[in-house]
Amino acid sequence: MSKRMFGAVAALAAVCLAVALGGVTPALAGLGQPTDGELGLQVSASPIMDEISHLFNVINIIITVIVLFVMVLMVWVMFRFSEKKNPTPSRTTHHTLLEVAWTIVPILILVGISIPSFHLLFNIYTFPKPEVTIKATGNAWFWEHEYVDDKVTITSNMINDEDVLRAKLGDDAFDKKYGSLEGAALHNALYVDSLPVWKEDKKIRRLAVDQEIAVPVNKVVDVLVTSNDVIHSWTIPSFGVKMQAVPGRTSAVWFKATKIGSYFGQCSVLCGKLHSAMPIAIRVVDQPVYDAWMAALKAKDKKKAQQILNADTASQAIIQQDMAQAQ
Ligand SMILES: [Cu+2]
Repeated sequence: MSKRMFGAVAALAAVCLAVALGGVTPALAGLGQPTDGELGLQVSASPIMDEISHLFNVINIIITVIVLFVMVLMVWVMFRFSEKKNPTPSRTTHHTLLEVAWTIVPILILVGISIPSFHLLFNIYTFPKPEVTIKATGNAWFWEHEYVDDKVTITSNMINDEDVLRAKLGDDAFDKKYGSLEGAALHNALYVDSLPVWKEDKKIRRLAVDQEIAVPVNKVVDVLVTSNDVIHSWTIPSFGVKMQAVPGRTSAVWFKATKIGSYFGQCSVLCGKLHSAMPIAIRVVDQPVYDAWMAALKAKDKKKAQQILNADTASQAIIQQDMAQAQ
């Protein structure tokens, strides 16, 4: 029996060690985008996400201390009170002080965790006065963003392998090269051939969209989230924002982006066949760039609006090294 338990603890210790060693050189999560082999949360770009990251780190430390404490205790008990070392076991069944302690201490830990946790929830649900209001509507399978005050609606579709290859080769050359293929063979050919093009275009595969949306930096943005069909979820990890998009209901979230850049999120509720093909791409730009972009949209010139964003190098997506290598 003790042998079997020793085996179990050894296995547990090995797993913990593997996780710990794996964490020695963690790939750092990116700003506004995921990173291959990433551990932890994406880099924060809003006051709420700062708080979420902080709470996440604090709770991780508490968890680690508890796990180590229990493991050391178990190993000690197995050696110290094994059949060999302790042939006549004590017949103690109660110990009032110990029982009170192992009830009170976990309660104190939970209360300790709940204080910053409720503080964070309170801050998330305290809406400052919005400076921009966007209505985000989930559709199977794309997002629509309506700038409510400016009466402008932007539809964003994911760019896929075929799109980048068509743009590069032209329709005729594309059809000539891939017209005879179908099914998995076509998908494979498009995937392999498009990888260098993604890198060349400095676009992030599966996250890039044809028409990005923009918000001004350091301004409070309210997002009203709803859906036209099934339940989706509007999520931007670096802003600490995730809200279910429920048909027939409008839910609100807010964020204040504090760093200029490109931010990506994905629909985060399994919504159907092309769930993985509805990314959200947001540019956080300086107010003048935002104003110019909005003016172009109001003039119904979506092409010019996207060109304004493409020309804004300050907010251009940083294609991370390991991600670029993987492609
Ligand atoms: Cu969805």
